[in-house]
Amino acid sequence: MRLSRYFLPVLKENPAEAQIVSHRYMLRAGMIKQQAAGIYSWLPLGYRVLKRIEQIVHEEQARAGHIPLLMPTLQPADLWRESGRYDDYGQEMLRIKDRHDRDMLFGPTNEEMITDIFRAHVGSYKDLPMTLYHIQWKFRDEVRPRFGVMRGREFLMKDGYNFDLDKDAALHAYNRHMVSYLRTYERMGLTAIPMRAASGPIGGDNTHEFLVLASTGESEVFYDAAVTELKLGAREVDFDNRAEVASICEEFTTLYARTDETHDATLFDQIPEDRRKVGRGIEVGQIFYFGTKYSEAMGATVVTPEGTKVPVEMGSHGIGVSRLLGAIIEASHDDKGIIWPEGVTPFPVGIVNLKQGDASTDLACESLCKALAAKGLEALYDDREERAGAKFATMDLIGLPWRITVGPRGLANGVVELTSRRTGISEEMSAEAAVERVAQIYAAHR
Ligand code: 5CA
Repeated sequence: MRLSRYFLPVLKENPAEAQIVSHRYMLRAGMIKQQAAGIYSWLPLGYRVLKRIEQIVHEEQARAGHIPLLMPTLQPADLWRESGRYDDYGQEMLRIKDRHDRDMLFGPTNEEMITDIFRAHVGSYKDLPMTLYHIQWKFRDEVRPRFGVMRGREFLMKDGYNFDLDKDAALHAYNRHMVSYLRTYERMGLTAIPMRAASGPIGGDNTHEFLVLASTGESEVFYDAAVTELKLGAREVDFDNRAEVASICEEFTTLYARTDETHDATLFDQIPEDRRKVGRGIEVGQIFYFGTKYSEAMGATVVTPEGTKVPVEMGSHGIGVSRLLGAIIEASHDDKGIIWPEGVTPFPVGIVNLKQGDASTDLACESLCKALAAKGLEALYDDREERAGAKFATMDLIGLPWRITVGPRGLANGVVELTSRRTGISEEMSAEAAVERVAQIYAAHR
């Protein structure tokens, strides 16, 4: 992509309304534009990252055996009257009337709708286990939308729902979600810690939130420092193996890690003092087991192998897809801008042409783009008639992890410069070697 033909409305000044670094950088890097309180347009650069995050979520859901579908944003109120939540949900629910005066709402979550789909089409234990999910826009009329995409009113969520015959199977689905979420967040360059949490309007008493540590997080968290060292890494997990999945969950939830809602000072004080940490965290996901709360209220039953009808066991599991952009930036930036982890970067590599209009430098940049494209890597090529300093500042702000700088002096010696955004370290090498190096780095991430 040539920057001269792209749409990247970078801001020079710090926007006054942005109180935290991720919001500031998302506005300055031309990723989002606010359209109303807590409602954003996703400009091309932000949209690319959003799509990358969705892609990772889909890939990891597929690995766990979960099935994607798509439910609408607008829902009939009647479904929510069946569960009793139409009145319970309160002012956070955006209520709408259609032309026939029918009560509708913009979905804040989809437990009722998925239960309706299930009861219409599934009736036997033979169809279980089944987990369905979608990635869809939600609306919650938050009193205080703030921090950009972090607490929006309209936001993108992955929400998944498991249907199982009995409690053990449903708890396995809960554990499966926990493990697949760990991997999802790790691929995004994040350490997200599962913490015992409170369930709120979703219901049930078995629930964990996933928190990314950040000083600007909205939740107060209490944890054993050792929990931040845990990694799933490249482990191959057999998601059908209940014992294996349960033992990974145990590994990640045994050390103390709780939000303020479930904090227990007596337990906390038993951690060795040098490992006792109080901090703040951003909630990037939450999983719930709630059993038959919705299936009983809405008559979603299955026939057991013995021939009796029982309400299906359920849970729901969410990832804050749009919030993740903010969380990743909070976790990965410096005073010059964003530093994207390779897994989610909008472009894998940027190319800076130091002498635009110089025939051989232009040609070298163009062949670099082609060589990278041949490896499946789309470069963002800064081909503007700008000073080098301005080009570097833009690249640093938008945070592509790798930059290749091309100038006539280097080309005379047969080299370009490859720079890591994270370390700032530059190395000279041939253009071919730079392409090879970048391709190798991304092979580990895609
Ligand atoms: N139905 C369940 C699970 S699918 C549910 O709605 N869970 S939730 O309320 O915890 O939301 C899931 C995730 O969405 C949260 O962990 C958070 O990361 C994200 N989220 C919730 N509210 C907002 C908001 N106002 N703005 C941005 N992201 C949000």
